[in-house]
Amino acid sequence: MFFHVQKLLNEIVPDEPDPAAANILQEGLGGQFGEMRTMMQYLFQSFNFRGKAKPFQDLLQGIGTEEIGHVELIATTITHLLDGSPQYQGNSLTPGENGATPLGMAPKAPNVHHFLVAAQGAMPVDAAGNPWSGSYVYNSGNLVLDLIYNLMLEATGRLQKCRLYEMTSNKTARATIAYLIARDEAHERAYAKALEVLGVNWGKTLPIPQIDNLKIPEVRELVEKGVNKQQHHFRLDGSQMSKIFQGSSPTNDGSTLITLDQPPEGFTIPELPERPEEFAPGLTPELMVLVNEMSRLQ
Ligand code: MN3
Repeated sequence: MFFHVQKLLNEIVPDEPDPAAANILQEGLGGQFGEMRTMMQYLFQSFNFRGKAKPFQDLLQGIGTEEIGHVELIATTITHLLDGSPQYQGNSLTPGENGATPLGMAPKAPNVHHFLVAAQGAMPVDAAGNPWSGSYVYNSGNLVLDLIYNLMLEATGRLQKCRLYEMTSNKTARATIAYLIARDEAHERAYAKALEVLGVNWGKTLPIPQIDNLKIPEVRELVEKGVNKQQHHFRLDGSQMSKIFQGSSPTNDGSTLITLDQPPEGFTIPELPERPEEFAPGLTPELMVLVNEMSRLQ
């Protein structure tokens, strides 16, 4: 079973709304190499795990559980990039009054569904609007094959996020992209280390691709805090992940892998305002009376 803490793994850094940045980030959420895929792939691999090699199951489960938080982080980021982008400044304007078109920009947005379907919110689709697909998930039942594919998934995810970073200067988008780059790096090390335990000698192959992430200032800051070399196990009842995620990094850069017993502290989730032009959340004064009565009871 899973428990939930109402916090985000990284901070939502404030900046202007930016529907174009929101749309490219959809690839990192619902694309073939996005966070929904990593979450589902590692969780299914851990649900279906056979045999007694428990530390490997714990590794898959720990990273898979973290990926739930990555889905939460990138979806929240997309919503904050979309929120307020029609430049609607509060309640003074009644949607449609005197021919007003508060959502007049939506038809020209990269994905009109962000406004038409999702009320300025994230969707489980990629940057081209294709719905996320369960057929992306790879779980062969062969542990070595699954680990190889997971390494490829993390490496491709990081490659695409480095491209995303080059596509936008929006600070809200870049902060999340940088955090996910640093964590992809940690997960690439984790799967490479697991394969190393099983006899693979990486030589000079890693990291794949050999992009110097230290040139990205937001990533450098995270790397200096060790974010790319640490892994929490997300278990309340003990984990054997540290049997794999420890010792020298398979990237052969002199760094050491550390499994953390303490969960991350997390960051406050910024509250989203009501959006009258989307009729969201659509609670009338009469319904708000009921909401307030319920709140008083607690
Ligand atoms: Mn991830």
